[in-house]
Amino acid sequence: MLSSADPKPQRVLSGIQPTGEPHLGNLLGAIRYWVEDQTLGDCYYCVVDLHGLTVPGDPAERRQGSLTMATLLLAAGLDPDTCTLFLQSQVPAHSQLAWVMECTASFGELARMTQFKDKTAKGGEQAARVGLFTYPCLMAADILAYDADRVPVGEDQRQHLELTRDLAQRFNATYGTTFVVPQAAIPRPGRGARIMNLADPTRKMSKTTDLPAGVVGLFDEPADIERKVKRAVTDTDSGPGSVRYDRESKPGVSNLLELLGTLRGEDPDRVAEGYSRYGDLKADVARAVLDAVEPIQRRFKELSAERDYVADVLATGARRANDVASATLQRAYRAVGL
Ligand code: AQP
Repeated sequence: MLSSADPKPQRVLSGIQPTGEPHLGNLLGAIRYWVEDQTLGDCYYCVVDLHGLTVPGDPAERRQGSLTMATLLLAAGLDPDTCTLFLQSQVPAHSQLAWVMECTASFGELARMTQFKDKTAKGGEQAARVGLFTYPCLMAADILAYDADRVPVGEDQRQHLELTRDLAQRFNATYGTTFVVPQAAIPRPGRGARIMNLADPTRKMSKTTDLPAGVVGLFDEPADIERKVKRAVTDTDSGPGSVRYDRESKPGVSNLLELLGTLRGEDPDRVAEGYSRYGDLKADVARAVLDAVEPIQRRFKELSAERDYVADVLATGARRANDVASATLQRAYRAVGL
């Protein structure tokens, strides 16, 4: 991801929703790259609790969910002395700049967002909260408020990042250069950009799912993780050449190869060379996933007993984030004539 040879430290911003249980896709597509980048860039990471309001939820669970997610990020390796970790709702400039973005985006642009279409497919658009529709404007504000050069996200966020770039360019062209136009930093193909559901590898591994058997939750018991991996859907063919990386015709096996490759730092077609049987591959994937997840779970347990520490980290993070984001907001307000 980032390189120490980069000419100046890049400003990095990314976020994660606190709703639902974080899973292996979140870890491999985003969180692990946040941890890698933190020593190389000037990194801001936030728990996007305002985005969580787009779906119904109990207030006490919501509050707890945000703290749990922040604790998990620390357990996964974010170092608050090296990066800035905060809750989105603690920095008012996100919501204020979101309105400026809503007045920059068009209805048609937002209506084209595939995530809105996917998320409203079941309940229908008419019943969806307006916030689910305008969510990409808040996301654009999250990013632009920090003058972020790079935004490390999974492949599913590509369209929202494109919109953010379009909005920044349009605003700059209309009112004069105000925002940095950010780049999406999506893992390269085969390296965790889109981890699929183990029980149906044609669907993304996701927090909101009706197929929990295929979602490896980061808080799952080790025995459950092992069982889920070992029951992963593969293919009916067997014998020489059956273990190969081919996303189109062998989505299940390819997903397992990608999991193992991402965890080992190898390309999935290279990983495939070492296997002729699905069972052996699954056993190694289960081991590698446990090796990655168990230390995070242990650290999470320790940090959960240190609530004051986590609260302090978030308070310090919010102060630092406010300084940066409120300055950008003032720049944008001045540019539009407020
Ligand atoms: N399956 C995935 N593979 C790789 N990366 C993924 N991400 C999510 N799923 C995968 C990345 O994780 C970061 C945080 O995502 P989020 O929780 O804020 O939102 P999301 O993309 O909507 O995640 P989910 O789990 O899929 O939640 P729901 O079910 O609510 O849609 C992002 O960088 C995301 O790309």
